[in-house]
Amino acid sequence: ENGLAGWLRYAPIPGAERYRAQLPSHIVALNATATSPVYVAGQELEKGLQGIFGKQCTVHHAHGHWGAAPQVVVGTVDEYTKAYGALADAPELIEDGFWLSTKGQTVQILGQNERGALYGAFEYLSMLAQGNVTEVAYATNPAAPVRWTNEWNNMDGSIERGYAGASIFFANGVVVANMTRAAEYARLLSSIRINAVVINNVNANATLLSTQNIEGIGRVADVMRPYGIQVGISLYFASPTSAVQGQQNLTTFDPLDPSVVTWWTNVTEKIYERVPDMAGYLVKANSEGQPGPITYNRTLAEGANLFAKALQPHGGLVLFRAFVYNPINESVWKNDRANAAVDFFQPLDGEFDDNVVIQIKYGPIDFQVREPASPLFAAIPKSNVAIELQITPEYLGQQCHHVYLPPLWKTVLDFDLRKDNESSLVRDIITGKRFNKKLGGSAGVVNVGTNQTWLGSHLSMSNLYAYGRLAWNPSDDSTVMLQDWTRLTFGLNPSVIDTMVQFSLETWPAYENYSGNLGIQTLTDILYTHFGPNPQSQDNNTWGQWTRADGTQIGMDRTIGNGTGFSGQYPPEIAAMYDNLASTPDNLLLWFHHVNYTTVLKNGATVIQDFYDQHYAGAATAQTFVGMWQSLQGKIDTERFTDQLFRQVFQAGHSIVWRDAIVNFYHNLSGIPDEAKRVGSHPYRIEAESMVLDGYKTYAVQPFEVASNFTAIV
Ligand code: BDP
Repeated sequence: ENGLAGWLRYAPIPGAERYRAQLPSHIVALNATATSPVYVAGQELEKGLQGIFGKQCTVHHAHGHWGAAPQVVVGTVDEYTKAYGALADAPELIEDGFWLSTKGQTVQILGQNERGALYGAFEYLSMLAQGNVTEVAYATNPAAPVRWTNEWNNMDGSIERGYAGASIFFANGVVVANMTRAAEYARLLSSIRINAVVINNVNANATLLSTQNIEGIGRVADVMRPYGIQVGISLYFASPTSAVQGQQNLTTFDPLDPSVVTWWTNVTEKIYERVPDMAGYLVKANSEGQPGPITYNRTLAEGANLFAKALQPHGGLVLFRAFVYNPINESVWKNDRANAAVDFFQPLDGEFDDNVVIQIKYGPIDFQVREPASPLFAAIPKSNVAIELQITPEYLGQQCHHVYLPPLWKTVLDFDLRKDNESSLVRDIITGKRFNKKLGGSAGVVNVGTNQTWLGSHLSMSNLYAYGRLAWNPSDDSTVMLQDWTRLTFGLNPSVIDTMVQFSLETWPAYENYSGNLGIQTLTDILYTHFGPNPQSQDNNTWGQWTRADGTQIGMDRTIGNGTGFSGQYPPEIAAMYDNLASTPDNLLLWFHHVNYTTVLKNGATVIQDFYDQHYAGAATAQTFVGMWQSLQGKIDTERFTDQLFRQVFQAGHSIVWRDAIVNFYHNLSGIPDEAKRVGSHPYRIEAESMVLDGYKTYAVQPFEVASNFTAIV
């Protein structure tokens, strides 16, 4: 149990023999081409029935009569109708949707397209692997067509903000030769109904477009295609002026220059020649040092449309990121980077081509432990939009802490922005329902690596699993998704499931409490690592993620009157709520307001006392995770048990480091004592690195964030 199989283990279920007779003996996969998703669905069903029940099935690729034995038929609705005649209860299916019926002697798994049929096969197997052999008959359709992952893989094989080793796609500047992991990843993603993967970093490199690498992208696409997964790529906006093998070298990348238009048209044609079903381009422009259209005084829409026009004849999409800001010129947005996205994009609403989707991070800053929903979701009703979520926990403990993320994502997906004083849930905006858009959806930054756990820890896979489920149905329930994932990953023992649910649901609140509560943001090192406490780094940096803390006050005044005006970017009802201290929820108080440490919260505590209390409470909760995890000993396999235990022990210790660093910092700054007399009351505590030990010497640790004060002893 090294984690490689993820939630697709097909482990035997208790009492499997009992069900064998009622299960299919024949699998009819209505496509004989080995690279087709329906063929793959047949193989998957064979493997699953064998693994879960020890049942050997015969796989056929044509309609036939196999006696009275139960069978399962998988294929598109069209192929099924040709072979068997019209379906009695013809389901309403849209692209990628499927019909699953386990009633009678024939299990029907029928997709609107081949991809849908494969999704249906995974759904059936997921039921069986969870011990569910009841009769069902239903159709299901995706809430949105864009269900993508982003993989921030660099061409040298490293991964930006990846915590699971090297890239499965690239090494030494080129696409790797061995596609085994890429294919396995496609299988996992297909089972959660992801339909496209952007394989390289948003901070992209022009050399991706070399003739050799286009061939490499083609090889990735070839192994992912049988799973219904399309490949997309991130572009470096200034590629035309970079030296790229096989491509012309221009002196400009101005999006309105005809030579640049031709350059992108040609490159796009070359890519589609090799990858006829390429999903499209992801573009980060004019942000964090990346070049873009503004470099030539062109608008972001002109930049996005450059690619949209090149892709349009091929059916590709441009996912254009709204994460546009300039870290060294904060004064443009009144010293508040949160203002940047709406300021940039709202005036351009209506100017983006039809195949452009604006990809918006869930909050206005950057994947923090708590953020209000980005106001941009309500500000560009004429544009297609997708939400960008982060599965790789960049600011949330980097796989050394476990944080189950769906409850955090749901604070945004379920948020009602009240555009035009009408219900405007973010989940209805991204699915296109609210503003009548055909395009929209989700992009998840996953960053899997070659580590066998995929993400760096076993439990983090619950976040990837849930991401796929939410991309399909943003109303899916955090607890139900976790229960399903747990059964598939660790088996059917009810006490394992209950413990996992209790533990996982407590992780995000605990992390928020010991890192940064009341909406102050994750008080992590902001300059480099984004790991570990470093409240000092939060102010007067060039990144504009500030807390504005001084001796008497804390929090960012984002109100309309005296503040940065950010609250005014929301539709009126929401703007009024956040603009007013009294109606701002405590958990976002310091996001929107600059207040005295002695300001009294709705819960009756002062800001500083609540800060102390919650940091202690959060760290105390993290201690209980160790015991909860230990209670699983013997109920799950030793390999994964031991691996995760190590992480929980680390998290328990590091949560105390977090707690003390934060409470001491604000205690020193404010001079306000802790009513419970905990803070600053450890006169005998000595930092490990201050101690002297005979026969040992200190040395500086690399990377520095893994040791207190960068120091260890040898
Ligand atoms: C930040 C990451 C940085 C990314 C950037 C982005 O720290 O590595 O390049 O977001 O999303 O969160 O472009």
